[in-house]
Amino acid sequence: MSQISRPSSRQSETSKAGVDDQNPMSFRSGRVPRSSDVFIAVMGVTGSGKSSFISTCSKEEVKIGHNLDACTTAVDVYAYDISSSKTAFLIDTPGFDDTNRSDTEVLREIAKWLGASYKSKIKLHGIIYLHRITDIRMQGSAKKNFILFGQLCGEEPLKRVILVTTMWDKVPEEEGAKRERELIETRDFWGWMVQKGSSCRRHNNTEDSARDIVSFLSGHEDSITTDLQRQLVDENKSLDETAAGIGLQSELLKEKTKWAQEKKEIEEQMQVAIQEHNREAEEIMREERDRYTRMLKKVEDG
Ligand SMILES: Nc1nc2c(ncn2[C@@H]2O[C@H](COP(=O)(O)OP(=O)(O)O)[C@@H](O)[C@H]2O)c(=O)[nH]1
Ligand SMILES: [Mg+2]
Repeated sequence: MSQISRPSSRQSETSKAGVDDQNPMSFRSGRVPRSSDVFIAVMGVTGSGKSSFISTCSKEEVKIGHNLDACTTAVDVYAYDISSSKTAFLIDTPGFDDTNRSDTEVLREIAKWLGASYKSKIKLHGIIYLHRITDIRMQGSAKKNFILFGQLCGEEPLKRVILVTTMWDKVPEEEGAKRERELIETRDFWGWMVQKGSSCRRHNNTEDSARDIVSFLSGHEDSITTDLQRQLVDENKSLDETAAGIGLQSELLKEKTKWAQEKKEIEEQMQVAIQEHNREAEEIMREERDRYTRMLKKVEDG
């Protein structure tokens, strides 16, 4: 679990504020939100910089992942005092590519928090979706994560979604700008969200940049309701019946079919290696096959 230090002399105080399952208004830090406060979800794949963003914004320590290990094992909420009368509660969410939990568990965790908070009249003011500009193409887990994000979000909240690119210090500006254009101009990537009113920002990993992004969302009076919240609470659907639940099943099926095919090809290559008495190649193929077996099992176990 993420830990946070709370120096007493800070004006911009941040604290971990988790929602109690039974009573989402009861914050673990003892802080009760005021009507002027705002809730902002921070989403994106593991390693996109969610925890760093929250920590940079609030200047307090949030456990940051290294080697793409998923440190955010469940939904965590951090409070950042924008002013004496307004606090932004930043919700750190796990990505749909977590090494420690299946995508089904991740959706369950996110749904649990969003559903329980919505029931308790805690409304979101916006969503920050982070994406590494270092990712060469929108594929694999980045693509899957974005598709599922779109499904859980729905169209109505898109005006309060900021698509934020991170890791600008790791790419030449020109190359990053080219990727950014591709993201915005490709309909299946960010294009459709931008058309529906989402905005795009570069985050340069500074406090000013993070706070600017939060300010844009916290400056609005009105709140948003995601499709997932509406479907779970207002329409009383089970998670499997929501757009995100259905979308997840479809993504898992695609993954399963692809991996089963790749596993079959590796097994064929392993047979060739065995016939040719190539022990080294056989061992590499065996390890690769076992890796696919584990990935398939993770999808099947849900
Ligand atoms: N160079 C660079 N590294 C970053 C930036 N943002 C995050 N990181 C690093 O990327 C890794 C993953 O970040 P983290 O915040 O844990 O991502 P999360 O999994 O989305 O919460 C960590 O090692 C961070 O220190 C950035 O803008 N530039
Ligand atoms: Mg994290």
